[in-house]
Amino acid sequence: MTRVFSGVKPTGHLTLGNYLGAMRRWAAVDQHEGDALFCVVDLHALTVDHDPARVRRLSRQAATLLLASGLDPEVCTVFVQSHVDEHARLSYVLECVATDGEMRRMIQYKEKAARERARGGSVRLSLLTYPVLMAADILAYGTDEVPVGEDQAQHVELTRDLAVRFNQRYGHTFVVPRTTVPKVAARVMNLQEPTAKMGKSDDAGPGIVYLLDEPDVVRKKVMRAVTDSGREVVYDREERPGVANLLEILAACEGGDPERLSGVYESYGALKKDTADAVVEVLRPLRERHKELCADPAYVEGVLREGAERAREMARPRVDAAYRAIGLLPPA
Ligand code: AQP
Repeated sequence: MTRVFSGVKPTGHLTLGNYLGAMRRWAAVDQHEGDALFCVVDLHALTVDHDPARVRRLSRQAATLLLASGLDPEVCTVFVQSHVDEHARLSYVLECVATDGEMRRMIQYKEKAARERARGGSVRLSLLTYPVLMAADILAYGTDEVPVGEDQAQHVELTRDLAVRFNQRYGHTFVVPRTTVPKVAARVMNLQEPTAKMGKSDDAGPGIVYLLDEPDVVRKKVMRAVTDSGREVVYDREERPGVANLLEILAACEGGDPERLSGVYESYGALKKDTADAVVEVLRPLRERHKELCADPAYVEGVLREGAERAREMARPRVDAAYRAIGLLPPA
């Protein structure tokens, strides 16, 4: 059976990008196709300047939203990364096969380090080594498939390289995973700045649709999306990024094709209105289920406790094997 692993970082409120690029498919397809694990990767949220109470709050919220999106704990494993020590244990060992140069080439590192410096802060070492911890998240479980949005594809490539290198040097230990990226909405862009990704840790603004935004807020944000000075609705990501983004969002919500949809609209206004309606409808069941789950925190806690137990059992043998393979003396 295919082993699937993916996760969300509690660095901000989850966005439409997280949902269309990843979460929706996890619930609709991935959890049913394989033996799947989905994780709130909270250790990753400590790589940038953070408020401890906010990270805890966002971790609980992210876990609740994963369940609200349709992940079924009877079908898959939902847990919090820091509840399973094996991730951090394996990360150190993988740091011993990764290189400093590889880490510095990661696009997310470059972008986030530049942002931290621009804000007058310093860059945490963990921001540099974060892709190794992500590799550990994936490799600990013998993962075959990692369904992610486009922005994470480079990190999964690195994970593959580390797995191959470790296996060659120390003996076959890890499965070499592959990435799966959705055909549409693999990179949902900021509605006000359509050449930049819609990111949950960006400064909040009208360009970001959060999953828990009220419907009228969602509508306003979509209706105010930046398009361009043209009038024709054409799908061109390079020349018309704003319109292309709306077409992709609409296509992802309705299950259509952005190119074909561009032929249906004669004005930006109509495209925006239909996109706003489609987003509100796609988020409606998730918001309703989220409300129900918030009324039952003990249920969510129970799911996370059991999830962590299952995850620990799955990860431990492979992490122990990696420790032995790399030369560490097993405890007596
Ligand atoms: N804008 C996006 N479009 C499509 N997919 C996206 N994902 C994130 N943003 C978009 C996908 O959502 C999953 C969970 O993301 P993450 O928590 O690992 O965070 P991230 O990839 O670093 O991006 P974020 O959400 O913008 O967080 P910050 O601001 O902290 O970097 C992943 O599969 C991701 O590809």
